[in-house]
Amino acid sequence: MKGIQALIETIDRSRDLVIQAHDFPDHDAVASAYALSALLALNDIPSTLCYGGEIQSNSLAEAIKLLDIPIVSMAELEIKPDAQIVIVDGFLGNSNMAGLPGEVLGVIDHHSPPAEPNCRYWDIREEYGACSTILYDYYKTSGSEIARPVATSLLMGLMMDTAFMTRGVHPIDLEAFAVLFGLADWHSGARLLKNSLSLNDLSVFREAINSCVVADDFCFVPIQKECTPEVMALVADFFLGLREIHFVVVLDPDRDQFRLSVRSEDLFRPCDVIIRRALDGIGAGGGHVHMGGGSIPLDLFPGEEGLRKRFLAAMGRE
Ligand SMILES: [Mn+2]
Repeated sequence: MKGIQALIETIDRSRDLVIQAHDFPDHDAVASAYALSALLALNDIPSTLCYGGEIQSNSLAEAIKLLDIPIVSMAELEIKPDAQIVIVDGFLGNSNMAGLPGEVLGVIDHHSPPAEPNCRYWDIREEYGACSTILYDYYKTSGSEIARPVATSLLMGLMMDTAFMTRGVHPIDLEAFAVLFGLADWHSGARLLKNSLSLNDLSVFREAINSCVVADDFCFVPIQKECTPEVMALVADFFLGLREIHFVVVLDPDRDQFRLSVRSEDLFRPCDVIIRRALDGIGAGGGHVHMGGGSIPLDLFPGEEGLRKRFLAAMGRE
């Protein structure tokens, strides 16, 4: 059984409830966590919101401030050993999901899971463009009113994950857009989303343009300069916008590992499948058809050219 009512019935009201967004969260993860906690609050179930890592996106940090979203880093929380955890927009066991004390009660996600979830409640809708749309559906099916800041947050999550309705869009994403648009402060939301880059990021783009290696429609973009996942994603989107390019891998060092941001315009080369194939034995990753990511520990890194060849092989081009 799926849906908000089923989740509510699973929750033990005598124990703390923590809603966890994935590490280094994005708009969709924070919006989903926020909307879920607001919906549970309407049902007299209090919860605490958190994420692993830190907020690296300036536009997300501004959105959290603007909408007064009560989410904090897990490092700032004291989580009881008997707490119940609900994970949104991610999957426990993925490299981007920190383990918390307590019991994982539920998973709400729109990524293809590496395995069937082993928890009491899960709702995974891979066909949806955003996790925010699942939360929209929870409000709809329970007949609950969506407060303006919640609507604004969900609309930002939806627009970010679908690249403004150009990527992985399901009809219910359009329905969510139409309804949320009427309820949200989209003027502020759009301003924040459309200003996520700064002049400081130009050097990353400059380096990316100089370093990219193109083979047919595959563009491999190694960057040396450390940057945020958000800027990496925007670099990947930029290269995917080139008419000749249909598959993009952006590589960036991050302290003790390398991070990857991957984009595909080809249904026959889904990001999640190609990433898992290319990183088999050296790293972890996943995502959707159109977008994905992963990481490789420094000691297993096969070198830039080694990694590029692994992706070529994963696409059947050796
Ligand atoms: Mn998402």
